[in-house]
Amino acid sequence: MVTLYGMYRSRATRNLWLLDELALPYTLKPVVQAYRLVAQGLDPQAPDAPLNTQSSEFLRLSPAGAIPVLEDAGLILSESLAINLYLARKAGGPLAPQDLREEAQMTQWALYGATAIESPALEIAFASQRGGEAQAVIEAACDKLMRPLAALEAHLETHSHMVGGRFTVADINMAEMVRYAQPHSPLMARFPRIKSWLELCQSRPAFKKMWATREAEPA
Ligand SMILES: N[C@@H](CCC(=O)N[C@@H](CS)C(=O)NCC(=O)O)C(=O)O
Repeated sequence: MVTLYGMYRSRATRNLWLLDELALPYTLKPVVQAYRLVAQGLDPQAPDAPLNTQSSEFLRLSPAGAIPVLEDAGLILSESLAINLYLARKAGGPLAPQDLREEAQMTQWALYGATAIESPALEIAFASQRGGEAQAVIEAACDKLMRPLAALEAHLETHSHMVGGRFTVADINMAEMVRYAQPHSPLMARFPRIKSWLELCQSRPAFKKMWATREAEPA
């Protein structure tokens, strides 16, 4: 059985969504972000601190001090998108690449999302929680997203899904990055194909289950 280290309120959501889609048995070991403990006035290094991203025990698994991390029969893997591509290939089936070409396309979209979309989208997610004074941050992030989201929109005008004409791990990876920009409805309204594809992805039972558990996790 694979072990995933992380929290629902982290990029582990994309792995937890996929694990459920694949019906792969797994253990989730809670590891909280050290900055969350600091924000609560707690010392991440205190002997009674919960396992966190700066715990020496966790840093042995992840020298970068970041969740999620996957452990599978001696393989230690970090980077949430790489974890998902590995899990899909391990399980096989329709969510996995069927051949080398699909694998290349899935890698291409994961890298494009990670380098062009995820960071400005995250800026929108964090700024949206802060209210009015963050408007300038949101506008700057929208500017950065215009070109990559236009590229994604153009892809979805001629393709029902990211790769292979069916729902795959590539949709989960991209949907979970675009989701960070979703609170900004004027931006989503400019990209109707992205909006409807994202809603379709999020209508899946495995997404809903993951999301309900995430919402129940303390912020
Ligand atoms: N590119 C990495 C990013 C991992 C990352 O930054 N994780 C955050 C939580 S979503 C974290 O663990 N931060 C810990 C900290 O800053 O203490 C991935 O996709 O896995």
